[in-house]
Amino acid sequence: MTAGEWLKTACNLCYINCGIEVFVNNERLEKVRGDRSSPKSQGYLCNKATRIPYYAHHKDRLTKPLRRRADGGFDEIEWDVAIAEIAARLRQIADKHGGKTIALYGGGGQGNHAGGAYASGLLRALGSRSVFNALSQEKTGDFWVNGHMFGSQTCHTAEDVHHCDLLLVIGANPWIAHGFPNARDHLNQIRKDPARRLIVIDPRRTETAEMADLHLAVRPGADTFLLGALLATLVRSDRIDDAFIQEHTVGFSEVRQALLDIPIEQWAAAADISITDLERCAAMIAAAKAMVVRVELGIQQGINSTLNSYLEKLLIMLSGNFGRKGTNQLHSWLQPLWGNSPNQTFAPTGDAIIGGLLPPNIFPEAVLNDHPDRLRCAWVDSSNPANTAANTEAVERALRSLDLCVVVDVAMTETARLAHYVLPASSQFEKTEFTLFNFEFPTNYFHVRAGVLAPLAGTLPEPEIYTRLAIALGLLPGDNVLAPLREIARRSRPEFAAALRAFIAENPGAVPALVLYHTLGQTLPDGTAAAAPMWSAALACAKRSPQAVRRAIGASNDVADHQLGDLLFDTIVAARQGTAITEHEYDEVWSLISHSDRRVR
Ligand SMILES: Nc1nc2c(c(=O)[nH]1)N[C@H]1C(S)=C(S)[C@@H](COP(=O)(O)OP(=O)(O)OC[C@H]3O[C@@H](n4cnc5c(=O)[nH]c(N)nc54)[C@H](O)[C@@H]3O)O[C@H]1N2
Ligand SMILES: Nc1nc2c(c(=O)[nH]1)N[C@H]1C(S)=C(S)[C@@H](COP(=O)(O)OP(=O)(O)OC[C@H]3O[C@@H](n4cnc5c(=O)[nH]c(N)nc54)[C@H](O)[C@@H]3O)O[C@H]1N2
Ligand code: SF4
Ligand SMILES: [Mo]
Repeated sequence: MTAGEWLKTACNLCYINCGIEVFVNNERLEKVRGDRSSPKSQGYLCNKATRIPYYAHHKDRLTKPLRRRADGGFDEIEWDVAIAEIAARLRQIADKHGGKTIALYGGGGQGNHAGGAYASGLLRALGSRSVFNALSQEKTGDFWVNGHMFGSQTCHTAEDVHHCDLLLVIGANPWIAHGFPNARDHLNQIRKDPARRLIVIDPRRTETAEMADLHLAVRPGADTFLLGALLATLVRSDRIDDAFIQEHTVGFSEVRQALLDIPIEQWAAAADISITDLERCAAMIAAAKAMVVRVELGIQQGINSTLNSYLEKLLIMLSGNFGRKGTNQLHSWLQPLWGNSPNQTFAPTGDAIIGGLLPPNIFPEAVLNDHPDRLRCAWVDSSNPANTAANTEAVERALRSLDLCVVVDVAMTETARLAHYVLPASSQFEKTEFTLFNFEFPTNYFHVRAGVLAPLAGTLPEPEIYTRLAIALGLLPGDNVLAPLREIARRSRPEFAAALRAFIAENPGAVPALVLYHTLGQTLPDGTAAAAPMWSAALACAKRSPQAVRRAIGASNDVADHQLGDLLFDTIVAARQGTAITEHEYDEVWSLISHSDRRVR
């Protein structure tokens, strides 16, 4: 018997990933408490986290690779058999139909993004280019708008709820679902402070709406009319921030005319909102010194979602509530969670690729139509489309029609039941993990979690799964090649950077994430090898925002710019409670806009 100890990790029941401490005794996770040393969540915990032990030791955990039989049942097989068979079938599909007929579905759930780096790297090396996931189910409308307004689809708004005097919530229920750190604390503070206000736009009287100074029970799906009428009201009565618009935006005159054309009374009626309430809302916005807008599924995963994302941001910009304390901002990235892919389309269906992603809604068609490049293989990692994508019947039909479907998961899901192979992953608490949901400004955080339990017998962490697969596919060189690189990584980072560049140039087919894992990764503390791909991200982040990185990690002026990225990376992998990666000054927000004139379109 061991005495048991408190270890630091994070909660992964929602994408805030609060820092927690767990009490581990004899490989059992027994208790959970908030980690006061976490710079991001500072000990905060919501009620959901108390259930972590139940999920961590769940009875549905997978412990053996599975192969589906013709009768729909599954046989348990050994790892080496599973890897060899899957590799052969992947190779066959790539050779016969091309790698682009292989798609990744998933890549990380509510905070396990380490595996995604390896999965996408491996599939890319096979020629795969298509990625579907929950982000493209709910947020690509927003990404598309951001691409136009800010110049890149990776520009993404943050919310400084902490300092606002008006919080405007549209289609979200933060009391329950959070969505910003320490949500309940902030909502309580706003409620108790007579100088601060809360407006909620939601058809339902939610727990959050119950706390609001004004609840607009919009007709479901009619936010476009409400937001349009609200903007028109503000413009007509000249309650907009002309100085801000003049200094920071381009194209307002056209927008102004379009807004003036809106028939306010008809649109308010279409949204089921009285003119009195509309006027109250407009007055509260005009009176606010610092408004922050918080949106989520209610407008992002419904009708007119892209237009709503635009109108929401117009409201932010026209009222001048951007780039100041207590307003909306853009945030830095250690590693952007999605890409920038303006004007790209997916040939088999003709749909737009936004943020480098394809929407789950077209997944069935992408598999079932007769285009020569239709999808033949879906590699599902950390996702459960048979349960979470719309039109379950069509998704199931598509999954059943694939030449190959492999699911990597911790549990037997609805999707896994339809797969040809199911591979059991070690859980969040049994391996190194991190989240790329790092959406904070002015200070943004990153948290590398080391495993707090040994991997459940029979399971493997994703980097090990993808290593085995890469070896079987001939996509990872032998240790005779990797060992010298590893030695250089131990000796000197600048030398390693040069050696890695040379290696990649000579081996264009290699999977960079895996090479980093087996070289630099093996030199990292606490078994955090899986975080190695964040090294390149840290170098890029330090190059992009050197001053913000300096402030965040407290680097003195003696540290040269070219050393900053390595120092940031070492800080990240050394801190078990997470760490600040960038600390911006408010007026530096403009540097995060991608348009070269730093103005919002
Ligand atoms: N424990 C736990 N927490 C989670 C998650 C989890 O899996 N588990 N998931 C996380 C994720 S991925 C997400 S995306 C967030 C979701 O976070 P939220 O979006 O805040 O959560 P929902 O409860 O879906 O709230 C959406 C609100 O939109 C309202 N709504 C519905 N239709 C409309 C409409 O037409 N207009 C407007 N204005 N409102 C409408 C609904 O009544 C609902 O109150 O939660 C996160 N939090
Ligand atoms: N009916 C319905 N559908 C919805 C929503 C809803 O509220 N209701 N919400 C929508 C939203 S906002 C979202 S974000 C999506 C979410 O959609 P998905 O991401 O498809 O759903 P999850 O159930 O979160 O899937 C995460 C999977 O990862 C597995 N997993 C957990 N840890 C690990 C790990 O360490 N490694 C691996 N390989 N797997 C792991 C879990 O067992 C689970 O099967 O669903 C969308 N669809
Ligand atoms: S807010 Fe999210 S991450 Fe934090 S404890 Fe609750 S469920 Fe976990
Ligand atoms: Mo989501």
